[in-house]
Amino acid sequence: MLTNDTIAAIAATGALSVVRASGPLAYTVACKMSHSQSLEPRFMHRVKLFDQHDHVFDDGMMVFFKNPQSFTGEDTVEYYLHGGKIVAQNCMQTLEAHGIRQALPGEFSFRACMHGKMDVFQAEAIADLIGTRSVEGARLALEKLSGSQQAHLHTLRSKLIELAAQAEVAIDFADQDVAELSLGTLQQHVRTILDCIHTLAQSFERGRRLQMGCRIALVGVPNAGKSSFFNALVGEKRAIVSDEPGTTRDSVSLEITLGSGTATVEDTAGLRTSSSNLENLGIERTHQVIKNADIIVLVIDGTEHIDSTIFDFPPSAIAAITKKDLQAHPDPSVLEFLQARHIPSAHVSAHTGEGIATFLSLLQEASHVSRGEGELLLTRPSHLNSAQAGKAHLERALGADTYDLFASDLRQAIASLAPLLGGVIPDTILEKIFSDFCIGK
Ligand SMILES: Nc1nc2c(ncn2[C@@H]2O[C@H](COP(=O)(O)OP(=O)(O)OP(=O)(O)O)[C@@H](O)[C@H]2O)c(=O)[nH]1
Ligand SMILES: [Mg+2]
Repeated sequence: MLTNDTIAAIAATGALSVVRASGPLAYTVACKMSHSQSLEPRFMHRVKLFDQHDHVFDDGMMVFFKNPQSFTGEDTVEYYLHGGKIVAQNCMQTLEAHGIRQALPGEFSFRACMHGKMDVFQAEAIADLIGTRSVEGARLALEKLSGSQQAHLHTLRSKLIELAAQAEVAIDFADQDVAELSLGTLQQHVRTILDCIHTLAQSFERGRRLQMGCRIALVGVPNAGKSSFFNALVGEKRAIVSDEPGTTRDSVSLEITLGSGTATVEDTAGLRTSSSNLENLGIERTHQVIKNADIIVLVIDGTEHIDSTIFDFPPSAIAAITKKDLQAHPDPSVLEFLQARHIPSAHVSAHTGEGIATFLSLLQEASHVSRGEGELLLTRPSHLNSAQAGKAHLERALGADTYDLFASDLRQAIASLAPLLGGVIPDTILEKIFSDFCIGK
């Protein structure tokens, strides 16, 4: 990414559109577009905006942020326009006609980092805040943004740097017996840090659930009532329902509100041995969905004897026993099956809605993510990768039998952990991090 030209992007479209521009041309172009002699910084200007042919394209608002007091640290102008795509597109076209280019995803945040307005970890926290699917995820992102969680990470990095430096000193004093520099002592300190990195890596599953929401798969035999139940849960007739077994071939997913967050519910093809290639493709897909799910909901027809042979996958969190309107008490084989496996269940009817509230409270309990006060959870795959790569180097350092090897492993660990603990991040990784951000951020 270049950092010396001027960039612009549509940052929001809705009832209002927001376009932002940042860089050396931002101010002069804003003056031209608004026919203004000058613009007072940090003041909301009501202006008519003119395109490159001098035609008014909107009557809107504009704020100029003079560098370095802006999000990016550069001259920045934000345009608050009437909503709708056309007005925002007109604004972008005019900016481009004046020599400003369309920003790449995450480029504003990238510039903010380059100009020392925030570090990469905080920029990622903003992206998390924008994308989070739960209230607790937003709280976590705000804690990361405030910097309160980085003290711990920076301490880990400082300790690693200190240990690497001590190992290098020890190389020079290899012929003298200095107890505090013994390889064993240094390795003990590494073990403590390794434990912290391990705990961080393990926090990813909870962090991902907070950030992305839970993935819930509805699974069962054909005709169990999965699609009907799915429609009842999402509140619309999205999945096709019929009394013909094997109706659902392709999985359908939708988001639902669950507690103070959202979750993705997926309807799947019924599991059975089938001679139809098409149905088998759907069944293969069901197994894939099961593999990726956080919670598997067994959907079992309460009016029939259970065929437990198909439930050959990881333990399920909860079950929905369907068709309560047809039979007030589930078939005893169903209850026996669930009790033996300690699977909590709700007896529901997709037709009358009975039992769905009970099911939702079970689901909410099963999907709850606990987080200690101020606890840091990893939410980004890039942070998990960094932790895992760092862990591998630290584990090698524990097995090193010379100071040289130990110091070299530590240096590699420090480099791998940079996206998480801070430090110099290679350009290729930086570009990957920011390319995952949305445009205009
Ligand atoms: N009375 C009653 N019938 C239901 C209920 N849920 C589903 N059914 C009926 O059961 C049949 C199968 O329902 P689906 O929702 O298509 O079942 P499915 O599990 O998605 O089936 P496949 O897609 O074939 O795997 C349909 O005739 C539904 O109307 C219910 O709660 N009450
Ligand atoms: Mg179905």
